[in-house]
Amino acid sequence: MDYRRIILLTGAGVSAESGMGTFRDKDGIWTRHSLEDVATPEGFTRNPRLVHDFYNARRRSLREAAPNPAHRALARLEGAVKKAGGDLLLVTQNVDDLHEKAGSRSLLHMHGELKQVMCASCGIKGAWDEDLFTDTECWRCGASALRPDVVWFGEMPYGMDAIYQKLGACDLFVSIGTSGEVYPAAGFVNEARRAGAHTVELNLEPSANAWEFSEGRYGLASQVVDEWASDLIRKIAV
Ligand code: BJW
Repeated sequence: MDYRRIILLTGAGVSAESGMGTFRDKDGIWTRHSLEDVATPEGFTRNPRLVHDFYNARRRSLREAAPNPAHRALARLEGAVKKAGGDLLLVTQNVDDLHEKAGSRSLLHMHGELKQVMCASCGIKGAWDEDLFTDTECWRCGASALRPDVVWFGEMPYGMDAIYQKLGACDLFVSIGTSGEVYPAAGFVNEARRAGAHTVELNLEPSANAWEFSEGRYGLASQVVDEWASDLIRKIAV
C-alpha cells in the first residue's frame, strides 16, 4: 500500500446527489437564504425563529436522504485501509449524517451536526431529531435557548487540534466536493503539502484552490469518488 496516513475532507458536493443541496452553486442555499441571517451567532440573536425554520427544514429533508455511491465508496475505502494496517480520518464539513449511514466510522464533523442541539445557556449537547422552536426548553437548565449544534461563521470549528495533528503527519490528503471558499478547511491542503503528502481534489469542477493540489479529477461525486476510491482499494489489496 502506497499511503498509510490518509485524510479525506468532504463538503456539500459529496451529498449533492443525495438531495442535501450545496451552498455556493448557482442554485445553492446561499442564493435563497442570507448567510448573515441564518449562519452567524448574530443572526440567531436577531431572529432565532428564522434560524430555526431554516434548520428545521434541512433536518426534515435529511430524514428522507440516503447515502449515494460516493459516501459508500469512502466507507469501503476506510475498511480497506484499516484492514491493511493504515490510518484514515474522514473530516466532513457536512452537517448531515450520510457518511455514518454509509458505514464510515473514523469521522469528524468539523462544522457540527444537524441532528444535534446545544443549549446556548448551559452548554449541554444532545441528539435531536425534532423541530426546534424559540420556546423549546433545555432538558437540563430549562432555558429556552436551544440551537442547532452547527458551526456558524465566526465560531471555532470542532476538532481542530486533532485535525492539524493528523494533517501534519499525513501522506495522502483528498478534498472532495468542496468549493475551497471557507476557512480553515480551505487551508488544510497547505498543511498537508507541508507534511509532504500527495494531494488530490475530487470535485464537479476545479475549486477556488484547485492549483494547490497535485492531482485533480472532475465530475459527479457518485462517479469520480467511486472510481478513485476503487482504484486505491485495488492498489491496497495488491
Ligand atoms: C459537486 C457536486 C457533485 C456540486 N459532485 N461535486 C476572510 C478571509 C479568510 C477567512 C475569513 C475571512 N473572513 C472570515 C473568515 C473566516 C470564515 C470564512 O472562511 N469566511 C469565508 C466565507 C471568507 N470562517 C469561519 O468563520 C470559520 N471559523 C473560523 O475561521 O474560526 C477561527 C479559526 C481560526 C484559526 C483556526 C481555526 C478557526 C467557521 C466557518 C463555518 C462555516 N459554516 C457553514 C454552515 C454550517 C452549518 C450548515 O450547514 O448550515 O458550513 S457555511 C457552509 O460552507 C457550511 C459548509 O460546511 C461550508 C463549506 O461549503 P462547501 O461544503 O465547500 O459547499 P459549497 O457549496 O461551497 O461547495 C460545493 C462544491 O461541490 C462546489 O465546488 C461544487 O462544484 C461541488 N459540487 N455538486 C461533486 N454532484
